[in-house]
Amino acid sequence: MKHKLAIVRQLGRNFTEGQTTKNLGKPDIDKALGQHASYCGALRSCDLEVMVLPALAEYPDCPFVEDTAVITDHFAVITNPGHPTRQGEKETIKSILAQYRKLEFVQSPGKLDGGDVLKINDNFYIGLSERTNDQGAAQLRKILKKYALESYTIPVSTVLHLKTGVTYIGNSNILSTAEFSSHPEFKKLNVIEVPPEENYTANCLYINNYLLVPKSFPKTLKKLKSLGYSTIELEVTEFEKMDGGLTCLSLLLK
Ligand code: CIR
Repeated sequence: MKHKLAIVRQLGRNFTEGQTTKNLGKPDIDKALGQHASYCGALRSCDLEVMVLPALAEYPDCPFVEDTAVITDHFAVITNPGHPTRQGEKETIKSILAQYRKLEFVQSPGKLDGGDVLKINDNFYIGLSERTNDQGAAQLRKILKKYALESYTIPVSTVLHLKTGVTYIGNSNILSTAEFSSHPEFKKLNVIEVPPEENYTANCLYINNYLLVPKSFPKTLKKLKSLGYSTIELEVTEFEKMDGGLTCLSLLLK
């Protein structure tokens, strides 16, 4: 079944004040706005309707909507984002997702960012990271189990979120950095390890048989093209500066 809707959130002029572990300089706001518009355009060209929510003045990291929810075909889990400056963001997504899905919740002391949840068909891999704690992962696992969905936890140490370092790109293929490529949970999949200098490309977005990839990572692009992927290259440098990537900028619904 194809995805039909992408929910994204516009960035505000305060975007540069968000959290980051990167040392790549401050984003250029106008460039970031342009890159966000191109991202929305790419989603539309993948046959998605794009709902653009307004920026939130009190939450500079608000365009990274992926962290506020985990969406499945039948329900959505509103997360409890792990960074104190981002916790209120969950309140802003509830009423929107309630129009499409039954809601479940991760609650304090549980902490969980959507960026730590990698969905591969009916299996969910949950990263234990700076943002997602044991209680948050345990709460999500309990919810998933109620719906007969399998889940596993994976420790995350070198990147912000699990999906910063590994994403599913369909056809039993995952794109991964060295940190996750030999993880036993991924043995049953085809692992495509990105070269260390192209680690940022481990976060690609596979949607409706297209693959959105960050621009300027030639080795990974060549590999993906040789595997037959219909790639769409997007410049996301200003989001990379704020520790974000292609998956972080949308919530996708079938
Ligand atoms: C943060 O530190 O929370 C944001 N600056 C970046 C969040 C990126 N989100 C994601 O990978 N899912």
